[in-house]
Amino acid sequence: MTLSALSPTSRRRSWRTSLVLVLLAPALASCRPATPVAGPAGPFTARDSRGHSIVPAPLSVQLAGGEGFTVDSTTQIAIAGGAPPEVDFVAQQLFDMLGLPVTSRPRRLVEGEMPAPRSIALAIDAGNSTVGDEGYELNVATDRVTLAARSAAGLFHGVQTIRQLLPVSVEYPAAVGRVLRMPAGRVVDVPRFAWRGAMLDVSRHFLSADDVKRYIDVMALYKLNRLHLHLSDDQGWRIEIKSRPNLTVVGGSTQVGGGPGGFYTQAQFADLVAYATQRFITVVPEIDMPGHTNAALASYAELNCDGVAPPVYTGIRVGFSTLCVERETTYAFIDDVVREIGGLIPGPYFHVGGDEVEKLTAPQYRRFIERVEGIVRARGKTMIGWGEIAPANISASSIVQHWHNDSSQLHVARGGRVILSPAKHMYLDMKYDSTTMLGLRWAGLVEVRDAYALDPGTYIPGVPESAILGVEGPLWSETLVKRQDFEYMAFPRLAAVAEVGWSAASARGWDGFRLRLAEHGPRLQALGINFYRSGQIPWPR
Ligand code: TNX
Repeated sequence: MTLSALSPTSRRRSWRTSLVLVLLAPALASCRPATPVAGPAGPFTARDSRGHSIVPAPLSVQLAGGEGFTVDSTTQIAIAGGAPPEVDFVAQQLFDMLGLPVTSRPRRLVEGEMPAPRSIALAIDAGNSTVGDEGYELNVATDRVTLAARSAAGLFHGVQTIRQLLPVSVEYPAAVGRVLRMPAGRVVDVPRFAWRGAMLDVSRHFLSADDVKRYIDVMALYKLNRLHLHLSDDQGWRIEIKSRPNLTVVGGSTQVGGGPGGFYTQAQFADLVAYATQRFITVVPEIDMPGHTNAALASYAELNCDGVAPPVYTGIRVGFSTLCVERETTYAFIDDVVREIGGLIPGPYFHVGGDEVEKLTAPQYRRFIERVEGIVRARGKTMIGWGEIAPANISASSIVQHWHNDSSQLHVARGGRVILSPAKHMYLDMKYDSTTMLGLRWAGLVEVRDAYALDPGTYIPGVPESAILGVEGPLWSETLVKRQDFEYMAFPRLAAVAEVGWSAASARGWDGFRLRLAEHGPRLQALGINFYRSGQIPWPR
């Protein structure tokens, strides 16, 4: 298509706007209901009634049938001019994913230049009002693919959709003779919630930075955008604090069951944060306090009211530890920790835990949380805490994470926002069924369907959807030792968490989800993920 194909009005617009319009021309057609596709238009063996297996379900998918777009050595990746530098990185990831030859390297178009035939073109369209900060519009035709978004994050999410429209062989980059063909059509997509999180408990059992990166890789596939790292608990302190070296020397030295523990140096942590950032995932560090602090108490005697450091702890009881909230040394300690960790993250959040404190009076606990909120704010971060913090007199701009029988509603009443992690739906450490060897079952058994069943808009009585920031799936690791254990509990439930957080209520439904998810079995297998073969999902054989 050339510029002459445009109307006189649009020709008067700037060349950049014109390019976006050209790229989006098919998308400007009216939004028809999705048509089921028959026949081999796509690579799918299992599909929902709309003919695709994209997870999380996009807002609107229209597949056209016919030939589709084939990626081959003549495919070019083009970036419309004026895109911010992050778009180059998104284009590079697309290039790597497709295994294209060097002649197909992403190239920025010069002013007035149109993408060549057989291109995949990426464009920033800052004026697009339908796709929000993180959504995208994707048009696939036989002779070109166009992906447009308001932000690099939106383009990144669109690339994940391209990935899922391609056959599973896209996950085998060295495979010989693979055919990468995607169906023609149009996807318009925008997330329902801004917060789509996953939490890893790296304290009870330590997980190496490389293993966390693998987790991030799969989070990206499912358009999750927050990685909450539970970096301290009774059993282990997992991040270097330069002003408090004993935290890792003593507190990082063990784990549940008495194994070797471990910790991230600040350099490793910064590298992890950069890796997540390149995938548009914000790292949310958590230092749990005032309870769940035995590892810190064992490292520094001054944090204990009796001035005596307890031994390190390797069991799985909760509720027995607390920082000495009446001592100033405690607040100087917290300030050091928040300052050092805060300096390692570009993200605005700092999670202070606050759960399961049995050793303080309610007023002592509330005063502690209020004071810690001041420290976090003074260090330029937004405080997040588990539901127990809601009764404290905290700012509406702080965030409460609901998990179980807590009073998160109090925070909504003051105008604050809540992240939903209700244990009976979102706790990825709950057993799937009575035969699951790993995990716990205090909140019940959580099969894939139970995870999927959460409706964030109606979950807490009286709390409207506008007060829900989003959802998060926590993975506690009392019973999980190695990477494969973590993966087995997280997958495929984390895909359900992602769909609950991303997909519009109108696009969701268990019957469609289980069919689409089935297609992800071979994909997760290709990625080397040890996932649970739930009997609720019709996995292809
Ligand atoms: C509750 S959830 C906890 C964790 C445990 C988890 C086990 C929360 C804020 N606290 O300390 O690891 O249950 O499922």
